[in-house]
Amino acid sequence: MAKKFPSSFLWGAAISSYQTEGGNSNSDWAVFEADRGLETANRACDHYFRFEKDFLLAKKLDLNSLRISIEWARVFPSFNKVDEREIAHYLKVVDSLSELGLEPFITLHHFTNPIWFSQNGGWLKSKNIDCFLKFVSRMASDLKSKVRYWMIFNEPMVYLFKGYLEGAWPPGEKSLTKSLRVVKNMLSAYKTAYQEIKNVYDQQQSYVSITKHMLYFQGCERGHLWLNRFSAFLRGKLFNDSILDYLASKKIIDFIGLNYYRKEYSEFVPLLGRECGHQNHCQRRNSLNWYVYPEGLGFFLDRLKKYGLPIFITENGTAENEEEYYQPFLMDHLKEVKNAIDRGVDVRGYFYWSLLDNFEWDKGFNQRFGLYSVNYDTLERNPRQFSSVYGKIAKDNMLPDGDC
Ligand code: IFM
Repeated sequence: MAKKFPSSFLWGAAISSYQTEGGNSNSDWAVFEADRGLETANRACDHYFRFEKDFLLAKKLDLNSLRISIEWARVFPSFNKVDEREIAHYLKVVDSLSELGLEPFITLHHFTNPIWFSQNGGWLKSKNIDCFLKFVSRMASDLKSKVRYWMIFNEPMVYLFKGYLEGAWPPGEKSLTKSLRVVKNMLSAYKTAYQEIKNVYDQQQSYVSITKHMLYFQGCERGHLWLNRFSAFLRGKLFNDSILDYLASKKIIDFIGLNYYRKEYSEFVPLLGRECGHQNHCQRRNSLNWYVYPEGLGFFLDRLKKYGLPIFITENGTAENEEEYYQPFLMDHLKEVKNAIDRGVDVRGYFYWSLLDNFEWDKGFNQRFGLYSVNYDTLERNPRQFSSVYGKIAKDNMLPDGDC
């Protein structure tokens, strides 16, 4: 087997606007943090003002791509007002990526909405879809000559589960009927947004998708084993497969964006199941208590082959309390990627989550995913040890000897 990754392989890292930029006070997350007394994102990593230097950090690691998101609430601070200065800002951001030879991957919705949108009923109301489409259309028109890869929604199932079933994220709902309405509206928004980007690009190349978070569900090893396995199967069908199956059947997806982090043990409770309360002490967990399971990445890459679409791993990473765990996590997952490519899976790129430590939603700033650590008092960035290992892999376009 070839030692090298394919010559056009994209080595990247991912960030999102709300988690890094700071000052996103027009977003519904800012209101939710205040209402719930959660840690607030505030200035986050101050990336809004430091983006050029942050992109240089990616370049220093010999990366050739970066995944970022655009904050809808900045561009549309109110229902019918575009802030041209923010558009100019994002054009500068994307130019800065291109000048450094970093292929921009742009996410348009990464969990946050403008406050006015949420106050008008958000994704629960089909009449609100047009507001999102205006944003999509404007960004696609303005970035058409600079961007090829678009992700309309980041992890729609996570957004739905956290915001409308579990109620731990905005808008804090716990309702199955509302969730169903939201899925319907988001899918309909996706369909029209996909078409809109295609229209705007006309003959020009565009690749449009979502990023899909996949969880490796396994039956809990306590209690009713067969029922637990059944619940793991059902949750996998619903959480992992349903949306991609739908988009692929309608032929409105140009690549698969896979976000993979972990395994979850599932126990049966009617109707579907839930995360198993019992802890498996033989398997390593990271600082978020997530089971580390690199084999799951290989498993999903094989399964995604059936769509016949190029695959980008748009997120994979870990948060740790001990530095020593980052490097094995990275290496074990990259081995899975290389082995999948050798088995004929069309993987075109890998984006480590994240370039910088950042704001981990309801968990605040304590969970540290970054290739670069961030000191939140001084805002100083420092490379974690494993970042140079990742940089060498990106530069050589291969894993170190003995790691294949
Ligand atoms: O930080 C998040 C990101 O916003 C979406 N994917 C998972 C990451 C880690 O939890």
